[in-house]
Amino acid sequence: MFSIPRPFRRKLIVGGAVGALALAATAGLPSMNAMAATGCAVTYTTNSWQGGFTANISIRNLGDAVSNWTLGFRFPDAGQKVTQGWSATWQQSGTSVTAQNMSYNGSLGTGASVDVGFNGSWTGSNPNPTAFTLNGVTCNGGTTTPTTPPTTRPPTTPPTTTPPTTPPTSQPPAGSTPVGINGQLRVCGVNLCNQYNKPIQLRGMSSHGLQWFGSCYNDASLDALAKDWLADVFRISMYVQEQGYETNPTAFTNQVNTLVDKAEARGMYALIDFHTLTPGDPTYNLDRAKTFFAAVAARNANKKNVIYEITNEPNGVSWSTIKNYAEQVIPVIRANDPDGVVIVGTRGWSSLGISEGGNSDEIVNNPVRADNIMYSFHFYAASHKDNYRSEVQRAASRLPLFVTEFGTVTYTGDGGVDNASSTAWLDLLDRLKISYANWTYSDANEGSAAFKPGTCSGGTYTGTSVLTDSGVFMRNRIRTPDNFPTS
Ligand code: IDC
Repeated sequence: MFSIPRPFRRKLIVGGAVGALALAATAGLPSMNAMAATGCAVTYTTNSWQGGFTANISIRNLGDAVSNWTLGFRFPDAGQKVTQGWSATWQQSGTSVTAQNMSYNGSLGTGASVDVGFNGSWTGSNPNPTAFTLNGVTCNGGTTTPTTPPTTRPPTTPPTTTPPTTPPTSQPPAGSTPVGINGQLRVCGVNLCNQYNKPIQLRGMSSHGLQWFGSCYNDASLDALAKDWLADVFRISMYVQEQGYETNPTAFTNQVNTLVDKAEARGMYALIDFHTLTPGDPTYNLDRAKTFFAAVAARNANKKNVIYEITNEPNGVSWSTIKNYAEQVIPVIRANDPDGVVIVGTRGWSSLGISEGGNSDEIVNNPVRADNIMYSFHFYAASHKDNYRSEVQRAASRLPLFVTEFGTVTYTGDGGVDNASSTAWLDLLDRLKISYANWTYSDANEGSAAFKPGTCSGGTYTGTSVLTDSGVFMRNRIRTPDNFPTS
């Protein structure tokens, strides 16, 4: 069973302490490196509990700009291990750890910072790491400018310490919308993190099939979603079959892009759902997925509000088939939009395998080989209860999860709201900071729809008089204040 860690927070600022300065002779410095000023400061923040810990490290370059960097440090105790790192390529040998930049965060100007982090395990004592270096230079909070070629030893006179000349890279939130505050998202450990590298939870609604309910998604309804419901995310469900994408790829691609823009204009994240359902084998739609995602990723590459969900609910296929699909589609997205978060569907209608007799171990033991990805979990509260909840709780400490679709009703999409189970589910997701989108923001004649039938032809979407029981329940949950840390 999962036990809730009793975290404690520690912050260690490395800087100003006396430390030996060495010169980086090679790695990562510009060609003028012989004369480059070097220096760095590190802030190490950790949360730990019995046997485990999470560490966030902010590295500040106080020297000349570099185009590649390697962070180094040492654990005083061989019992500490990096188990999963992010925003860098991590390696550990004995007590020594290095983190090398990814392609997107290698360049670090003077005064600029980069945030990386990792999950770790520990036995014995639980000491802080020491001896932080950036490109081989000890991070003591100061800078030094070599006057001799780097093949010689460090200067014998104490370095002159100068304060950083440029302001920190983090800026105050631009506006008060979810995208304005959180900016470009990325996966950090098992969480979805904002531009300040802080875990956040997004809460919002899923469209119904665009081929049937396209008229429900317009300026008025999306205004209501952003300003009356205070939603953070809008899932754009583009069915592939059932008169969907396959019948007119260009029109559906354009419709998705238009809705991405409408979400962006209202400061909401847009989750682009390639809504495969029947057939359950995503490979059936592999070529369509490549074509579709190449187009939407290229077109929306510069936006901060786009998240990609590459297959809705694989079913009747093995995890390795899904993984294989993901490893072919993700590179197409990355080639066009390198920093977008990608969500991968899971076995058994995105149940982490549970609905087909499995569990999340199959993913933990054989994860998709890509960075910055999450795995989807779907549930319908009146059908899926304690055994599903306990597996989600267990999986959440090991895999980044996003509930891209769930219903308050049964898995048929119809029936009454199960208040007790829906509340238990959303309380769990809130506690674990797992993001979610509810099925559906539509006026379909079924219990899962938020609006009463006929609402979308009426044009009024605000308030509760247009809502079903499920709509009232979801609006109440989504309207509660967000927790979006900015520091
Ligand atoms: C349902 C719709 C329903 C539609 C049916 C077939 O609510 O109107 O006729 O799809 O397309 C899912 C799927 C989602 C289902 C939903 C409810 O992702 O497409 O929508 N559901 O059955 N997985 C579990 C439940």
